[in-house]
Amino acid sequence: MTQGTPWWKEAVVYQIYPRSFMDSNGDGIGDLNGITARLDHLQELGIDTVWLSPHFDSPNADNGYDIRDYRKVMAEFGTMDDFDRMLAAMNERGIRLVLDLVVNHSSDQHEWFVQSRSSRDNPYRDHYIWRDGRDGGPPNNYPAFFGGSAWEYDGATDQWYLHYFAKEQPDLNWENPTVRAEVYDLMKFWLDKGVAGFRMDVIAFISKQPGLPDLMGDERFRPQYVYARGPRVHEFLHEMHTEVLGPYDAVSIGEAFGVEVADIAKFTDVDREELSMIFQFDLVRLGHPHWRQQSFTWPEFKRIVADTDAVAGASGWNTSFLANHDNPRMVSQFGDDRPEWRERSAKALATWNLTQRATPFIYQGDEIGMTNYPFTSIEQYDDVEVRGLWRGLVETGKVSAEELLANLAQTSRDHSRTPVQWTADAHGGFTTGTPWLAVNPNHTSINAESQRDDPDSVFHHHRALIALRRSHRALVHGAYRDLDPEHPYVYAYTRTLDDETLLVLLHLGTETHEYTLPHGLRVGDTLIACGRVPEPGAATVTLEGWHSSIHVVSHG
Ligand code: TEU
Ligand code: CA
Repeated sequence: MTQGTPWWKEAVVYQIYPRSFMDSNGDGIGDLNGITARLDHLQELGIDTVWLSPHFDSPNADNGYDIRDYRKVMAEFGTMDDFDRMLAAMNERGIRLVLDLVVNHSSDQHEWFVQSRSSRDNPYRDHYIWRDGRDGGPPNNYPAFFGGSAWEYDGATDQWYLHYFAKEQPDLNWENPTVRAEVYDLMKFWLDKGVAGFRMDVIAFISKQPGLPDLMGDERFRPQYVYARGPRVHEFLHEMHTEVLGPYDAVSIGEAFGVEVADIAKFTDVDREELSMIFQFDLVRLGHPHWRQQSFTWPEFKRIVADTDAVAGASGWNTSFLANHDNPRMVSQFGDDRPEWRERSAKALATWNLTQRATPFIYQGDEIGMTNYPFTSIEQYDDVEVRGLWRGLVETGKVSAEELLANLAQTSRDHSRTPVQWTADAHGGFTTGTPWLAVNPNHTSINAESQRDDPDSVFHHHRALIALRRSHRALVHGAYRDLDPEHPYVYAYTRTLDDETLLVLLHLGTETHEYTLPHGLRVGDTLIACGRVPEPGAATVTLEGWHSSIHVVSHG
């Protein structure tokens, strides 16, 4: 680590979705002992930080993003002893652990909500957001992300409660200082165990709009941009920093769904003492702002990258990621997952992800180039979001079943949630039982075991890139310059720090192409290449389909 630089700027993070990572006891559900058993894989890959998606006690209306008890481990995933063992085993390998903090909402089975809904004068009533209805309907026109209204009527007290996501995920009332104190307390509980910090679920949504007025016009179709603009969000985050993050020197990665690129620095500027970095969604959602797949161009992609890099400025920091558990597989969405191009495009995307001026996040399975699942029917899906879309669009006759299914086959969250493909054996070696979600049949050709023995594999390419990032500070801290922003499929950029300039060359297409470097640049030595290696000193390079390479730059 470089002196004076926070460790997390130089970190490479790997996201684990525990339900789908590794099952150790044959019940078909991934678990903490499964993670502990597979740490060799992560160590070999070379990552140094794990973000663990929720492992807390939950009735699983949304796979753990609905927490019933913040201080308990989900029984299906194991025990607190298993957690402690997993954390110790990670730390022994120099791997830090970041937990998922889901405090915009809890489960409707959380003790707070059970109390809250029981009577209007219960001491926990104000832990959540209750309102009278309007003309026999909900208090306002807010939609929920998983379908229907964001309000649920509760007959026991004749009021409605707010839920931005499923009705089993009531939103907590952050205006209530007791709620905030409870959250800071539970954060300390896990920090005291030695975790490094938190990824924070939809954290920009915690402050609600005063008076909860109706959404107007287009806002109804993209409510996240209103939900993320509550007037007190920065005040609450600064308080959390003062109370917890600062004193513990904990890392924080805010999931900032609904936050625009121009507003990133309001969350991440160090002087503001809020968050270390955020996930901004413009890039990952470029091809699918919602459930519908849409086309995008590489110049649009590059523009988002440049704008995002520019706003971090001197005092903030960014994340880079092209997938997570809420999005389709990286190679299927941004690359070309046909067998002849799958590996090369996965490598090109990995090259992009690991050469940004940002902390890179690798989603489990992407390090071996896992693809979308060949879903064909609604029964094959598990996700609460898919079920909500089916009810809201198909059952109401707004969209045909064929149209929704054709789009979900490209955009559903379940593509990323199929189990990790460890071996070519039954169920990809994920479980000896029946997996909770089917393993992709292509595990016979895409699996970790075969790639570990293959130096040309997507896995080894990730390994090499991570090692390169560690040995070249310019790849972490260097200034970013896009050399050819309008080129439709060549992506050429430099990263410069002090007297070192590295050139990244990506060809985001299948045709072989001669490319002359702009601004009189010439390639120097090649540090890594997937495709033809140019002669040192060359000004024109041959870029085969989905070429990717990194070079030292010499000026012509
Ligand atoms: O996700 C919120 C979010 O930003 C969206 O991607 C959301 O998942 C959905 O796709 C909106 O259409 C977070 C979690 O990452 C996600 O798994 C949870 O379902 C959600 O919050 C609620 O906790
Ligand atoms: Ca299990």
